[in-house]
Amino acid sequence: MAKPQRALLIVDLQVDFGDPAGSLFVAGAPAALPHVLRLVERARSHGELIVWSQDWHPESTPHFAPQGGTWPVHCVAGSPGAELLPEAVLAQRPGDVVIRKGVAGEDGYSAFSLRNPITGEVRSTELAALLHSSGVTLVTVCGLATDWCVKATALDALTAGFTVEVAVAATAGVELRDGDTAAALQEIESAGGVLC
Ligand code: VGL
Ligand code: ZN
Repeated sequence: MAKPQRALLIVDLQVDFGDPAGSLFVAGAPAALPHVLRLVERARSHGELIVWSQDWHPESTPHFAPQGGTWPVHCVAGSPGAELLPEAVLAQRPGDVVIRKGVAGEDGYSAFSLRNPITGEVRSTELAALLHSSGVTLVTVCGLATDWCVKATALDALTAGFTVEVAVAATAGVELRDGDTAAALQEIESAGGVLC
């Protein structure tokens, strides 16, 4: 068997989630950041494909509390809060892939699929096709947040047929409810993902 071709998927390492002043700050993000940066270095040194996802919402979307959704306004397209964390920007290189999700008002939890919050319609982003066409068979997922976008991305990657590893120390959860993060990791593992 050929060696599996790996890609590193870094989910939503953005100011609104990762900076204590961000509108949807994830408490464990600062601790996860150095682990993510180490994974980036490792992937870089092995010449692996690196994918950065960004939550990229319109100003008004059913995803946000003022429009009846769950979340405070965050990661509005083009706003400072939607930028990747400065450490992530420094770690980016030309040739890395950037996937922006939620652009048309979808929830966009997964980097692989978009869900219309009103109709429930789900459609794919370009990511699975891009990874398949690059020969990728194994994806390592890290970033924010474990219980939402990391979980949705990892589960979709499994459904799309990839071998999936989640680098737990390089993730952090929102914990809307206590235990959400542990439950998400459990769900990923039950679906066939490997926690590492
Ligand atoms: C996320 C909540 C809302 C995430 C995105 O990146 O996990 N969580 N939008
Ligand atoms: Zn969002």
